[in-house]
Amino acid sequence: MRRGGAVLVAAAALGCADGEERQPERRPTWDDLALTPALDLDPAPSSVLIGLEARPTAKRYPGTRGATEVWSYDGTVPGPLIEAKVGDAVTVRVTNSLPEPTTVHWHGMRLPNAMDGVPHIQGPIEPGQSFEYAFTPKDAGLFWFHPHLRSDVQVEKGLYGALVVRGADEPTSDHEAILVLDDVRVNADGSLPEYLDDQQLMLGRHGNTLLINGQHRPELALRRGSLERWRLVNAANGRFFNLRLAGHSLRIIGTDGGLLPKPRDVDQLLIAPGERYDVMFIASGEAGESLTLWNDPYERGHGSGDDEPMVLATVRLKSAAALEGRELPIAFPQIEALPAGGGDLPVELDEAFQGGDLVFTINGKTWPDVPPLMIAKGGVKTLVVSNVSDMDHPFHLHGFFFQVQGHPLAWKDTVIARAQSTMSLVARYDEPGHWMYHCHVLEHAEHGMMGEIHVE
Ligand SMILES: [Cu+2]
Repeated sequence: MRRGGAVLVAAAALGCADGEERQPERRPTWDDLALTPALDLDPAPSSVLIGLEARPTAKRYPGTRGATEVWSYDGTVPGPLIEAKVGDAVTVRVTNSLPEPTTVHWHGMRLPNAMDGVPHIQGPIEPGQSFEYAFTPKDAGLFWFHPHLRSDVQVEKGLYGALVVRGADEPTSDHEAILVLDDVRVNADGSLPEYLDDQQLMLGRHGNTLLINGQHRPELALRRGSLERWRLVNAANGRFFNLRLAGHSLRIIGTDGGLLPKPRDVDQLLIAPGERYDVMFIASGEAGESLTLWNDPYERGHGSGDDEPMVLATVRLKSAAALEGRELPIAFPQIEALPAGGGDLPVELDEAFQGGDLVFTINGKTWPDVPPLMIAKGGVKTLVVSNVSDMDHPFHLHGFFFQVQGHPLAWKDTVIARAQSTMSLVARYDEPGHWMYHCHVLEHAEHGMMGEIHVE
């Protein structure tokens, strides 16, 4: 017991999955949330050389009787934080020490097709084998990496990590945090259930334990008046996070593909699986006050909006004197607006029963039978994504950023295709190859909702 009264409160809040008595659990802090920096093995300033091993690891989740066998990169969930600058030569040697094949997809990176981590392009990394990924980041932003093979299982087991690329002109802040959101469905004995019921397949796997950087319900101390920059990625299989920090608006300064020309304020921050948001706020309130960071329900179909709000974390305001005079940024450099039109390609998302099984379809077919979309290299094209199903699907495109027509200018690689709606996504297809697009609810992707764009 390290922190007196606070520990008892934390233990009561965590609860016990099986009603047994056990040692009270201390609430995680910023120190516990710190991501392990990936070791750069190359001393040259503009090259980054990382070794990553995918391997089984034991991890203890709260409220369980025993340890959980997770799959990790280098023993931690999330994996090590990879940091690079725009223009660096990045090399990541991935060794597979798992009992099954894997790959690593660099979500959001604009890179050569052979480095995209898709098994039918590179070939799976078999157990005991290695693969060397090499690419040069073109864009500043928060990216993430995870397997693209049995991703519904491998990501759920813990294989994901953050990759941050720094640009020349980063906004200043008093404190920056990279926060990887996840949830895990863990049994009382610590095991992870192998099989999904239909409800878990329908909405994607939802966990019973919310995680920030692998930690459950942290208590995060902030200096009052502090200018905070929080960079968030949703690494969950199926859960949409809908965040609200009591007493605060959040200024969205960036999305998947970097900073926004016109930041905007929100009271709720909705983050679908795969999406990233870069937000800033000034911590305000009374000295010693505790503010709840809520995960509110959101109706994404099938009654999901009736869930109870969940506590994601507590923000505690330190009693030290407040910092003075901080201001939120109001603008960043303009980004190119891609022209509308130039050839529309239809992508219809739906769900169906085929032979008694629930499947998720694109243009009436399931992967790998979805006919590829053909685009000439360099073309600016519009994907017209029609979601005719009764639930939202987070649509993810590999290799390119797009702009959503009719929305404020932003670079995105993952966007919520709302139930019974159509949207137009414009991108410049300037890198040849076979690029995947799919729903980022991983159960949906693995049950059919994936397709391919051939750029040549
Ligand atoms: Cu989906």
